[in-house]
Amino acid sequence: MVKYYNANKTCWNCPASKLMGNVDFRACGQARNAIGEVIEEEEIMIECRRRTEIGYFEPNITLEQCPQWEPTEYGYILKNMKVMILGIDGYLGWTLALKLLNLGFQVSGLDNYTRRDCVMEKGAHTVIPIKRMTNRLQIVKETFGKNINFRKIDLNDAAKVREFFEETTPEAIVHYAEIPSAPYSMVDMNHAVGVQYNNVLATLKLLWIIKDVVPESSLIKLGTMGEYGTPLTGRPLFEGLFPADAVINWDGRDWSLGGETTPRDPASFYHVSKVQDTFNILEACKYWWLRSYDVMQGVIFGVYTEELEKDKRLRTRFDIDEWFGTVINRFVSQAVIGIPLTIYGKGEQIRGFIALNDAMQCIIRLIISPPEPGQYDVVNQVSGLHKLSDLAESVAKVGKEKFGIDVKIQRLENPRVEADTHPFEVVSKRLPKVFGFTPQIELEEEIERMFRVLLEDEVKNRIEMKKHTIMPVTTWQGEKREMRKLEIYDPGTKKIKGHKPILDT
Ligand code: USQ
Repeated sequence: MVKYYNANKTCWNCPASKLMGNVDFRACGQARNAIGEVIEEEEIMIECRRRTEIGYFEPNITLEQCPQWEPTEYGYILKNMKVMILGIDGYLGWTLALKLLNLGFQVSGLDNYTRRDCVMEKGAHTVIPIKRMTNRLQIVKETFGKNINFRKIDLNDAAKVREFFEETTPEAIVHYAEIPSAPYSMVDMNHAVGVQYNNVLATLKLLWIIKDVVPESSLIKLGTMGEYGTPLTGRPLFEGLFPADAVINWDGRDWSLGGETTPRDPASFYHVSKVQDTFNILEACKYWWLRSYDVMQGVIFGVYTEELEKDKRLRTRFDIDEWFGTVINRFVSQAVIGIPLTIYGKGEQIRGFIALNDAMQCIIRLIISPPEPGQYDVVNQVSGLHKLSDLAESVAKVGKEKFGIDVKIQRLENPRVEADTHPFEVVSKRLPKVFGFTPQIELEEEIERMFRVLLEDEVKNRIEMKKHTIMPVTTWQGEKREMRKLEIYDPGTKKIKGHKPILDT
């Protein structure tokens, strides 16, 4: 039997609720005690935008009871829910748009093609070819019989963004419109500034617009596991905030850390931009009672969702260059054209990972389970933790066993400033326990799918064409140079050392 994780959420969570009456929001949360008796006189009433005939009422109808919410495999979904995707032309944005359309959501989106421009600027390209947006939208129409309301807008252009929000009044906003690359942000001063301007300031403007235009909608914001860094003490990476019973002992005294934000230790100017977003969003929720899920996503990989497979012309982009390719995607493309897999440093770095399809499942579950007014919540979105050298072994194994490709592995001088051996314990309980996320994609299964796509003639040729963008040249010192090759070896011939990853779900 399907378990509906969001069944007991109420109008209080629902974006169709218009908060009315004499509401003093300070009556919620921490200020409740401080204002004492005043709270007795306050009454929280709402009006439902979708069911105006029922007038004003207390916000306590559950999603299960409300006819506007319909049961699906993910839980209850608000009928024709309006979702806006910021950064809809990207790897994740495009994939999500198709999935949401398929599930009956009304999808709108904006993009100014920054990702295409940045990749082109570095002389690279997506190795899976993608069409221009106008063609993409046309193919979507043919395939799904539905339109995406798309507008070419820079998120930093607040006037245009505001206008688009007023026109579409989204009930949830998924924010993928940031430059996602650590190496790109370390190229030089202009790139560092450009990434932070694009990411931090646009998000700050967005918060003001949400407050003014759609304060009841939820913001699902893509953060990164990299905000936390890799603490050498092995301190578990909690979900944004310390748990209620966390205590620090200092100078002979115990201090509670419960509810405090956990330390952040970002590892590039890009990762810093995500940390700044975190604090801006947290504050906006506090000052204006906005609602947000900040998603600390691990490193993403893969090519598959059911919708992307419907038509080759619907596929999402796939980058493999030094700046925009993530590590597993890069390893598979390297294997396909016979470049030894490029491990930076010792290869004992551990990261959280999640396949494309699983990441989409998480976001859908967050969209349909909106936070309460004023609630800022963090989820750690990973489905497995892996050491880089183990990943290289997995890619080599699948390459050999399924496709007869002989793969070698090389270790390079690490261009980044990062610990290449460290403990890593990640807490990721909220998505599975509160939102019902169950990972569905196995690592090797997705690697096999990736090989299959990347070995197609057209795609393989496109990897060959951009071979020169694969070896890293961007150092964290801002110099551009080739990295020394430390070692080259055959898979299965090396004892893998380092710490054991711990995933606490
Ligand atoms: N690495 C290699 N060889 C390569 C590429 C990368 O050994 O050829 C290593 C890096 O040194 C790093 C790890 O693999 O230790 C991950 O690197 P990555 O480039 O795949 O990912 P990262 O820079 O961490 O950033 C990516 C996304 C970013 C997202 C982040 C999630 O580009 O948008 O925020 O993953 S996380 O890493 O969990 O912070």
